[in-house]
Amino acid sequence: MNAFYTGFRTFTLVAAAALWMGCGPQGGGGASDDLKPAMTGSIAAVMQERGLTEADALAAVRTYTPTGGRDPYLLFASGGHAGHVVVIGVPSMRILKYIGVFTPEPWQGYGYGDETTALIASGDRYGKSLTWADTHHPALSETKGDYDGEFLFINDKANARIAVIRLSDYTTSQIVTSNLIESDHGSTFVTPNTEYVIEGSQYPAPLGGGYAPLEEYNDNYRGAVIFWKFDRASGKIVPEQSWAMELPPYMQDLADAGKLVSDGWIFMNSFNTERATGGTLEGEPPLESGASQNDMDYLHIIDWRKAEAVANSGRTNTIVGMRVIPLDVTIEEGLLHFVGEPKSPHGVDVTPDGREMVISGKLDTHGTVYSFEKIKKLIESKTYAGKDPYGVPILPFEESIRGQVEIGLGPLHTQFDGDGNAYTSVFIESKVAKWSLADLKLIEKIPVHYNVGHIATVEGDTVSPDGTYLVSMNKWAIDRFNNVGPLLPQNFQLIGIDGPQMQLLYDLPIPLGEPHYAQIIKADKIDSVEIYTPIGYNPVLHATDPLTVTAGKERIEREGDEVHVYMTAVRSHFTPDTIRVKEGDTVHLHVTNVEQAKDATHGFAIGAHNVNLSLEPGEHANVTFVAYRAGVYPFYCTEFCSALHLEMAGYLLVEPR
Ligand code: CUK
Ligand code: CUA
Repeated sequence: MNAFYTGFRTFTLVAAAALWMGCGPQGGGGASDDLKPAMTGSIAAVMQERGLTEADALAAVRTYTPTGGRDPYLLFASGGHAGHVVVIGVPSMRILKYIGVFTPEPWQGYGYGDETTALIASGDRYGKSLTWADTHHPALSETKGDYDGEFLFINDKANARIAVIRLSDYTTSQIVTSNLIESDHGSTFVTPNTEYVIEGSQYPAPLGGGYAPLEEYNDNYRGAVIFWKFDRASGKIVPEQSWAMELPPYMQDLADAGKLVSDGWIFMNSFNTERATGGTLEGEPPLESGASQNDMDYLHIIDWRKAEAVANSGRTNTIVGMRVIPLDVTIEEGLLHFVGEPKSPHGVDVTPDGREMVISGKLDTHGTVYSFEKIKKLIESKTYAGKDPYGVPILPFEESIRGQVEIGLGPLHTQFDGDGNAYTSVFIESKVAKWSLADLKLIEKIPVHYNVGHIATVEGDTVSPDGTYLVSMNKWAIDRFNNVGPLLPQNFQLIGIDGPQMQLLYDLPIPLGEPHYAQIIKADKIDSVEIYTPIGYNPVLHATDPLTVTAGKERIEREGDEVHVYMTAVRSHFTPDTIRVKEGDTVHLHVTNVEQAKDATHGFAIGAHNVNLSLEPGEHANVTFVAYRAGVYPFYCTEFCSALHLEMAGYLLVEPR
């Protein structure tokens, strides 16, 4: 590590000198004389002129990726309020893609064609269509506790939804939601072989979406955790094989799945075991203070393999179509145990070896390291410190932990490297702390800007973390970027963690929503197509569309007032390019991009009809619209695809009735 680092520093000056050849403002053929002297002198001049330190130059060289270069890692971040997923190359921090998930993404035509519109609508709640999402936690699919690069899952906290994204073409393939719960937060997390995608509720409510007065909170409000069964062969969650567990009305928070020795278990932290319900105008303390009275909340320890057997044995109630293990059955079968966790806990992270769980308290200065082995023994010997008001057994705190590490003010989330170190975000201090798992000693802290929430290290929550880089997801940017008005971007900071000291390398503004979590995977684990072959593939169907149009078979068919247009797109024309319909007709457009050249994407747009498709090479899309008004409407390709792109157009002629 040291040699690498020293080597890197020596390399810096050489590389920086080499950079001079092409990157200075006056570089290239017309370099002026004042840049000619000693090469190291010229980079020094640029550094001096821009006020850069040696650390800045080193950071630049470590992150700069020449044109055509590739990043060794890909970061998948939640797109926050946008309801998207953001894909970012690491270490260059270049944004590579926004994947439309819960909300329309116009450039990809996502949410405009028939199938993608239906896909988004499959996440409607109580028949209400939703136009935003609060995406929080992406989870890459795992095999034996390691990312396998096949699928990505993400939750929408506000509307209790889960989406499946297929990484073979980076498109959303499924959205599921259950009215059992009203919000989720302990999601998405996957079990080590992606048997289940976990969705834990956050704010208790009557299960199944009914009404109960707030005064009945203790009796009629509940939390729940849904185990969505994932079928890898079809790439789909199977709702009929999914099940849930009723939980007491605490605010269940984040979750993590056990792995290796702790495989088969789920750990979920919680807050508001006080069961405060607010009531600021009704003489009650606000929720935040009511929920912060107790010194300890409860870590939920769930034996999911045993719970799966109970669910499949039929000891469940079916609520809004979901099989739910009632709390009394859970207690009787010993599926759930609690252990105290200090002062407003947030986040639970299982160590790479699966032996321990790290939990921090927002109002505590420590991280607490729980021992799975100790917890298991306490469960087996039924050694309890007591029971909660619902009868859930509570394990003794002191006997459940290995120890605590003094981290700082407001520790939140923990990630790991491959060298036995843990990294914890420290919210109140705006720092990332590095500490040693073996001796629970703080090693170093680095300031971040500002108010860090989650952090992500490379494959940092798998059984084999890579270390190398850490991305700090900061909630405030304050003074880091140009002023763009009072709503500031979020700030992703890249930190090198492979040297003797952590080094801040890059600030990436994220102006899209508040991303909470991200995961970073080795890029070569993902094998994505570059064009759709054979021609006529529909990403939502994940198959050749039965309505695919081949060149020479373009046509317009009329059945009563339904008009079907079978169209192809190729540089630089649509066939047909004239569509004649009558006012009031329903038009079904079936368009195939018959190109097989990389990046030869065509768009298809009709003004005043909200028609907007993106047709990647080989892709087929369908869209239905009503020709609601007599008139003449040009349609055209929205991607600058060729020299004659502007000519890639035609007319929709809507004759008056
Ligand atoms: S939560 Cu946001 S900083 Cu939703 Cu994962 Cu901790
Ligand atoms: Cu096709 Cu522009």
